[in-house]
Amino acid sequence: MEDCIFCKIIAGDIPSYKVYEDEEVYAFLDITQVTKGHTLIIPKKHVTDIFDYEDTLAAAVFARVPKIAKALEKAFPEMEGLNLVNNNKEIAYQSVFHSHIHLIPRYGKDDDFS
Ligand code: DGP
Repeated sequence: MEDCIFCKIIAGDIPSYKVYEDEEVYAFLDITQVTKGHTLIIPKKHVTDIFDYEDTLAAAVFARVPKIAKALEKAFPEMEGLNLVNNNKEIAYQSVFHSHIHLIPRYGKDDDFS
């Protein structure tokens, strides 16, 4: 999709710090880093939000969550937990309209933003 930031990231037109990639899925560090290691998992195909998924692609994207969560746990051994966040539509604070799952590692001394 032409004006989609995340499609441009997948195409390599906007740089990103890659965490994981396969045929259907791309994961990269969120630019805001709510906490250290804050990662976004996205489908390579442009999907606007949860309401726009075909079941098979949703299954592929959500199935990658444990693998990437474990990779973050390995990379950041001081991590004590993880929030999964998936905002859908403006009213739910979605700001980039290419579906994504936030993985937000939690550490002992980080702020309580929940
Ligand atoms: P949401 O509010 O759930 O739609 O989250 C969108 C996230 O996307 C937000 O945490 C910041 C992140 N983001 C926006 N633009 C860029 C970018 O150009 N690069 C990266 N790495 N992250 C981005």
